[in-house]
Amino acid sequence: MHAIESTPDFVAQIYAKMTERLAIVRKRLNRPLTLAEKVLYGHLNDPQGADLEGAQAYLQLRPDRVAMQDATAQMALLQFAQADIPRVAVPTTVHCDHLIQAREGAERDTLRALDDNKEVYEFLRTASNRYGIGFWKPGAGIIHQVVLENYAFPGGMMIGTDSHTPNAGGLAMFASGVGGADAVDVMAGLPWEVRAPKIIGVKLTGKLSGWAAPKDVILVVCGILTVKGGTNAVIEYFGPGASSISCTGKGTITNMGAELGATTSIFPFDGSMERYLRATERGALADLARRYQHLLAADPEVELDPGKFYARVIEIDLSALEPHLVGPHTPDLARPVSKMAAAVASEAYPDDISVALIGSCTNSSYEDISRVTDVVEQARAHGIKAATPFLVTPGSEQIRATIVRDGQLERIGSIGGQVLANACGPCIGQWKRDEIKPGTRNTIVTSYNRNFPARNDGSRETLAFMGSPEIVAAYALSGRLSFNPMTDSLTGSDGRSFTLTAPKPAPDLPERGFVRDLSGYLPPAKDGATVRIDVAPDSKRLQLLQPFAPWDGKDFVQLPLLFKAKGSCTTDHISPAGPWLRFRGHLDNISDNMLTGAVNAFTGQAGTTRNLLSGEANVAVPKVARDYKARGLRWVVVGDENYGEGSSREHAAMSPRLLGCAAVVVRSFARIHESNLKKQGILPLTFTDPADYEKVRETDRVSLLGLATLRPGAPVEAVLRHEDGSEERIALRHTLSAEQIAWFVAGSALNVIKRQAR
Ligand code: MIC
Ligand code: SF4
Repeated sequence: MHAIESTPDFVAQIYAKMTERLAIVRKRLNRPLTLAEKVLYGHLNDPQGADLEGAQAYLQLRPDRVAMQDATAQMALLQFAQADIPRVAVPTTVHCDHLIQAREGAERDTLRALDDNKEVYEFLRTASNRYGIGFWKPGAGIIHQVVLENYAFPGGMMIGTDSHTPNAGGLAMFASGVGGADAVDVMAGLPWEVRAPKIIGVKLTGKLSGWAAPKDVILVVCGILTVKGGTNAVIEYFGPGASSISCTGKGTITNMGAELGATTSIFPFDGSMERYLRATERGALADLARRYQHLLAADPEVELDPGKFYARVIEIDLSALEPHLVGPHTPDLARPVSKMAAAVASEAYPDDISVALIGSCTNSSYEDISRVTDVVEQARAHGIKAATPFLVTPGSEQIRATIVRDGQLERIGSIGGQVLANACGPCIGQWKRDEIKPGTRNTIVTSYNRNFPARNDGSRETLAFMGSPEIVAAYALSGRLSFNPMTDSLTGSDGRSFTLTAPKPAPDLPERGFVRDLSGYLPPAKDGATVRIDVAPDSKRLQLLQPFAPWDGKDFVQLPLLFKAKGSCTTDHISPAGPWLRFRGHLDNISDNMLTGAVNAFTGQAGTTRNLLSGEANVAVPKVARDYKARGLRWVVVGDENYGEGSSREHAAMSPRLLGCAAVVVRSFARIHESNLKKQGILPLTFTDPADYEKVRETDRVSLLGLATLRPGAPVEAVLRHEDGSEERIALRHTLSAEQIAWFVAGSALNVIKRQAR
């Protein structure tokens, strides 16, 4: 049986194995390698046979770890349970962080969550116990922070059922967000399959100073690459500036690579990581990483001539970086803070900030909070408090206890800061706001990573802007979005005006060490075979899964168009979170949220569509889907660019599958969502000519032909039959491999695993 921890023995074995595999790959490629390639190829299932340079190659990889959070682990474990495998094949952990609602502060909110979610936590705890998974209780921290503090290690490969898993790239790990079905593969001992990514290099020079923070690096990269610029790419940071950024600061940057749709982001191993490993009591791993340094950075030739080895090179001079805010509604609308006043005027954003929020899995490090405290101290010196409610989410119990001991939290509290549970809370719509009437147009400023419409409080009228924690703290003091923290003045309690000075560089690690607290951790039983997992048959929150039916071998002929989405359609639009998080373990119940946030291309309204059979207009999408299903019909969804951007939640694929979706046809897909669709047996198709999107009419019937000869690389023929009887033929593309086509045929990937396990 393997240990759950990344022990020195475990890591040493991984480095030895990587060395072997890379020797084979180097012989084959005979060229210098980037860091991302070293970790990828160092984890190949078959280094000799793998297709390394094919245009549409898939890599079969052997990740070292799996991490899951409570909102996605339910579905992952329900699927794992179906596969009937006694114990997970690699070290795996579950983290209870998404289901705690922020309402009255840490303690009460956590207690309420324990009560509200008892059934779900019990399921996760007993399933973890049975299958040999480490379990982190509610309140222990947010998955990515806990993983960074305990499990991440340089050169390792991890998959996690959460899109911000790449946070561990701050510790030189290749960590990727996946849907639960991918996690099931790896837990079942099968390889993880991923499109061979291209590698984008980001060269950092100079050094951060003044207000500029690691967050600004990624906000600027988001502005440059946009939300789809990272699809099927790894973002590899390098250059002399990289080592000047703290390990946790690097984590902020790699965490938010998810906003670019990147497969992962990664920094080379350096002194900041070594110090972080030692400070988190993993000195032996730091020693090992030093020994294997050559595995943990790009070959020197790469840095000398980056243009030759990266698909694209972006250069950022940290010394010249200005603090930024991004938003509203998308993370790639980036502006330097000096331009906010003009944006408020031209875009009519509400200038009053209703709430400022810091922390989350992205930005709650010791350094972040210490820089915030510097800003807070300036306010205290002038006798003022935050002008808005100011909420603080520590990323873990370790960080919370440390900033309590060192006094930062008390000082933040003294200007009005309120501490929330060590959990996701308002970042994922688990936020009960009392200070504003629901649905009022308002501005919030956060140090989070995601700002899609309706994300934080369920209201599309809330405009969320994101920046570094120190910048958000400055906005909390002024209460106005048009404020420029670098030049505008605030008024002290004595009536005199003052300007803030940039926070001083802060220590990335506490001088007295972290307050280690492992009381939130529960190891699994040594032998879980007799552990019972209970799912009550009448439960509203959990439901055992029924296998999806295999494909009947026939073409899809004249399927009704259920919905055509316009513009950005993220997984938050397809399967909204907030109140729906309650039903993440109950596929039938959660499916009532399907596409309810998506904008209908014909009506401009969110969440409703026409029932082509009854003729009724503006009906809730899930209702129409259920009606089609009851009539024995499959149906099709059409979408725009980067469809399924954002989260890893596979409910955005499973709900459509349950309610009868046969295919999703779009201009382009986000990586995780496309692979979630494949896993669940839905055909993800793209328009060969993106302009064909316009040809799809509201009352169309869609046929997909020649499916019996579906094969990798070959187009699929579609016929749009319009209401007037006319037809248009269009060509669609897909990226299914032979193996993935077998998932479609079997009805789902899980059906294939089950067959293999037998
Ligand atoms: C998110 O940030 O969107 C989430 C909530 O963490 C999701 C996971 C989920 O929907 O459960 C993610 O990023 O994958
Ligand atoms: Fe939680 Fe938000 Fe981080 Fe997702 S992005 S893991 S919801 S804190």
